[in-house]
Amino acid sequence: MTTHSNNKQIYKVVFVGNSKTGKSRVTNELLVGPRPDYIHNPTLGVEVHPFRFGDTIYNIWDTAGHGPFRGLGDGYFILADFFILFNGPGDRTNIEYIKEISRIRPDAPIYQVSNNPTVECVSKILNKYPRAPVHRRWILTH
Ligand SMILES: Nc1nc2c(ncn2[C@@H]2O[C@H](COP(=O)(O)OP(=O)(O)O)[C@@H](O)[C@H]2O)c(=O)[nH]1
Ligand SMILES: [Mg+2]
Repeated sequence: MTTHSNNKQIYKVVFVGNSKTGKSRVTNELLVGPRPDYIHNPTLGVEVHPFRFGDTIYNIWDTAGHGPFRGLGDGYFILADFFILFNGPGDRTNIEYIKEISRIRPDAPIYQVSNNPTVECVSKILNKYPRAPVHRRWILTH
């Protein structure tokens, strides 16, 4: 977490999970609202989008889920405040993501969401952080 000169709090949240689990669609919906014509395009490496929620800014690091496109992979996890792990089938298991996160940010909370969650589900998690307890926690939503 960093505090901006105008007292805004800034958090780094990393979206992780296999390809097509909704990471970029949710990011897009948070920023511009629902797009019924949304078409999945594999993310290359990472896209970072600041998302403002009241006085707080969440820098969303929307990472690539598909192996060949993962770019710097766990390098994107450095200094993350928390993670949202999107469940879903693909080339990696959740435990692989969790092990990787644990190596880089052993104390950061990991919130687990379903495959293709609703934007409401994800914004609820953003909205609760950091008021939620700081220890690693698991939230399985559907
Ligand atoms: N789960 C899944 N979603 C698909 C598929 N084809 C298109 N989609 C759509 O792609 C969206 C997920 O794309 P996106 O958010 O870009 O995936 P991610 O960023 O790789 O996690 C879903 O909301 C689906 O509507 C598919 O074969 N499986
Ligand atoms: Mg993506």
